[in-house]
Amino acid sequence: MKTIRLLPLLPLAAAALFAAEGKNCGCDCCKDRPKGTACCCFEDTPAAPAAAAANDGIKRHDLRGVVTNVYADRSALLVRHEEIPGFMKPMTMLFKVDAATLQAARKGQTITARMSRQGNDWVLEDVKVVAQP
Ligand SMILES: [Cu+2]
Repeated sequence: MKTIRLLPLLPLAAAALFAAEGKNCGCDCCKDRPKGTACCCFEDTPAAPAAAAANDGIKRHDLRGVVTNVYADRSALLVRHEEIPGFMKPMTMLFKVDAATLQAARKGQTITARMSRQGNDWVLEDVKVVAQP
């Protein structure tokens, strides 16, 4: 007979479990949401760097080319790039890159990247090595 008396408690236990998994928790960001929707505290946050890069007003172009020199002291790569249709004919030019890209860069690598003009510099971002020398 004891089991019968425990049964009414089960829905409460289940509700507590679901709350722990992220139902609308009543916190500040949840209070305007319909009851039963997931708690904002458990939502994935979007990838911030990519979103920022897309909204910073800088025009970027896809680039493919070969690293012809690495200038560690200038944080720059010399790259012989293919034509960028409607923007630039094939040429060799100097691009600023971040420290991690600089460290991984080797003469002769074929890369893809996003190129842009930032201040006085040409810059490569999202550099991916697609073929080693
Ligand atoms: Cu160019």
